[in-house]
Amino acid sequence: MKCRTCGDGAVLELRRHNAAFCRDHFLQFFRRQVREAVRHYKMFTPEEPVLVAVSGGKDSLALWDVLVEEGYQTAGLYLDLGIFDYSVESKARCEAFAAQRGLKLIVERVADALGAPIPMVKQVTRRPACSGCGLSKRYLMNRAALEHGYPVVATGHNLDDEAATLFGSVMHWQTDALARQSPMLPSTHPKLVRRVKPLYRLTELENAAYAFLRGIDYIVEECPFAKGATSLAHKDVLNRMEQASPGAKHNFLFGYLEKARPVFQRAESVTLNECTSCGQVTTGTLCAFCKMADQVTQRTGGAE
Ligand code: Q46
Ligand code: ZN
Ligand code: ZN
Repeated sequence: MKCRTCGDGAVLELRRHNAAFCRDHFLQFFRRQVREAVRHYKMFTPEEPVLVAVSGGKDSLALWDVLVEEGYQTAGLYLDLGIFDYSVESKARCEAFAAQRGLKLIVERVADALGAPIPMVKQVTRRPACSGCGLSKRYLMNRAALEHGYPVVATGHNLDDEAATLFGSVMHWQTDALARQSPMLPSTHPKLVRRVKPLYRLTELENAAYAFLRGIDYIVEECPFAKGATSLAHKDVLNRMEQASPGAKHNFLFGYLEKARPVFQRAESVTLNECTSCGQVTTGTLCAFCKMADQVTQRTGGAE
């Protein structure tokens, strides 16, 4: 296997691109994909400070690393979900990453904002951990960005994540989710920051290779609640299709973004209000996060 660019020994073969690369040319390929994502969706400019949501995993730390390398002004945001050892470990990786590079890391505890850590929220609300967790992450990312003056939040979602989410939304024909699925969600309200996914053109494997080749120390274990999540079943289906026909995942996602999303987008228009309790943006009167926080306070307060 030889590098497509220089003909030296390759370290990685990318079947969907019908190419193999040596270390340096893979890193170059990776950065080019990120540059193309940022350019295509006008995600941010070099003048704008970017808040990078980091979980301690390969994707988000690779994202932070590549944005720093590309010369962007960044700070990290770590949300401490309070999920046992997983949270302790993943926070330590983010702190070490930031300290080694002299970068700013903002840490927020979900328990401070919500009244309880995620495992307790799961019990109290009797909903899957990921539902309260996902809601809290979106809410706190936006709030932290507003409070600290960042116009944009970047997350480490990769091609596999995005294709699996799309697959899930299609399976249930969730037209609202389909309309929102994009590598770039613009700010549609003064209290809503832009959300971007600069790694959407790169697969999980490519991010892992990048993190490895750049010597990034990331947490390999997954969140204990990730097991059995339907998104994993969807990834599995897509991986099998990819095996049979390299590029299938890419075509599924990119085809949607180019051809079908505009249709769903036109169909879904919502009015945004400010939550009567916390002032963040909601489509109703009280936002979903405040409703959940009330539920947590009531139930945990009642137990004491
Ligand atoms: S952290 Fe939270 Fe994930 Fe854990 S509880 Fe689910 S959503 S799996 S990316
Ligand atoms: Zn090469
Ligand atoms: Zn609220």
